[in-house]
Amino acid sequence: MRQLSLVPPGPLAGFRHLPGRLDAARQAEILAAVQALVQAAGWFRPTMPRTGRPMSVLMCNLGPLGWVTDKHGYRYQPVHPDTGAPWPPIPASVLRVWQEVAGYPHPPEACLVNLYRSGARMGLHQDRDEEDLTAPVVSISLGDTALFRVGGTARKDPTTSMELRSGDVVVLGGEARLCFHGIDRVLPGTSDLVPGGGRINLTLRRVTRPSRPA
Ligand code: MD3
Ligand code: FE
Repeated sequence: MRQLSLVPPGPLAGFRHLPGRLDAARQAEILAAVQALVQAAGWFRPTMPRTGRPMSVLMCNLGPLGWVTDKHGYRYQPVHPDTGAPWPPIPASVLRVWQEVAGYPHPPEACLVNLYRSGARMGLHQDRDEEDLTAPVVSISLGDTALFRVGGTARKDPTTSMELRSGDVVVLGGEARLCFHGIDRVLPGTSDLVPGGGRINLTLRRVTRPSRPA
């Protein structure tokens, strides 16, 4: 059994890595549901604000709001940027993970689906496009192992690396919510869960402030 890593007080208080939190059956159930929905909706290729440079990751969203980026900037919107169709719903198998680990009484509104095929990566960044920064971010890793980097709340802060494996769940709450993080690379051939190879990451987020208490 791999150990839950305990992080001392500081910028990473609130960072919880839950290795192997999802068994093989739950990983397969989640992947099947997500793949069917994303297949129907279609992947989009995100591009960087201003420069329009394409990212190496392919994206789709599930839920009432989806995160998109293009030359106009980063934002949440209710429809797919290429088709204008509403995002498909977040499957029950995915909502269950949020309910089990988030410790937050309202459902997530956005499930960003990131697909890393060979060579894809994600540069160091903060997640700060949400109104409700008191809600945690919950991440589910499926498929090939990723080399993940996490630092502090300032870009210059020192970073540490760790591996995210298929079935791992990460909960980013408290001060960790605004930590810089990124994916340095994905290790090909480390899992056969994703058909065609690679890694799928689901990131669950609350976007708006709840209008009424739970
Ligand atoms: C949030 N995705 O989509 S998720 C992203 O594996 C993103 O695809 C990565 O970063 C991926 O925005 C990492 C896990 C994660 C880790 C640390 C965080 C999300 C975080 C720290 C603060 C906020
Ligand atoms: Fe992020």
